[in-house]
Amino acid sequence: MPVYKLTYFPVKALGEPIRFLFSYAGIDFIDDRFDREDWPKLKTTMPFGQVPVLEVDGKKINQSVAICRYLAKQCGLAGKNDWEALEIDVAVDNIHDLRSKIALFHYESNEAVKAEKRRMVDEQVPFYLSRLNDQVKKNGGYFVGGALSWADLTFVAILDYLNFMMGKDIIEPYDSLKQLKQKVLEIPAIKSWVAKRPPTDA
Ligand SMILES: N[C@@H](CCC(=O)N[C@@H](CS)C(=O)NCC(=O)O)C(=O)O
Repeated sequence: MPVYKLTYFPVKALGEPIRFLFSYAGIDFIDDRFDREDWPKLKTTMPFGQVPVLEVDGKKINQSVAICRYLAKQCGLAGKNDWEALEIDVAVDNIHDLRSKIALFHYESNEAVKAEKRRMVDEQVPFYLSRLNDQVKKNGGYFVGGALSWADLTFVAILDYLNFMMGKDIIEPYDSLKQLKQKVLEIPAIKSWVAKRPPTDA
């Protein structure tokens, strides 16, 4: 078994789907969280100047979604066939599109522009979540194929970060997404990861 080291800021955000997948797969990993003041120096050592970065036996790999897909293939969460794999990829991309739209608002520093972006995001969030909720409802309580996949883990892992940026529980009106969250958090390996991970807001 290779030695895995995941380097990221001391938050959930883009690191958490990877941590969920390692936990679900029962693969040990070094959860390397650096202090923010060390970032400028560390940045120069990262392949594309960003994190998360996974080190596999010393080889550094970036791009969180690609890393999740790689781990999902190893633990049977990447779909039963190419079509399901495509649907899972699409669900994950939709989740990350939603995240980028929320981030555009959250990280805006000009207050007047931010107020305008808030109005936009308040329309975009229900647009995405109503569709994601319908998808889960139609697919037996999961995003794809009536079975757990890495799309489900990605959504639940990243939800705290989305809620943090929006300042509220964004899935409150969506029953199927709430049930999905509960189901994922009840998976024993995920439950024990969540119980032992360092508590963080985002
Ligand atoms: N597409 C990349 C995005 C990575 C990314 O945006 N990383 C941010 C943190 S969430 C980062 O490293 N920011 C610090 C910087 O760019 O200096 C992924 O999914 O891994």
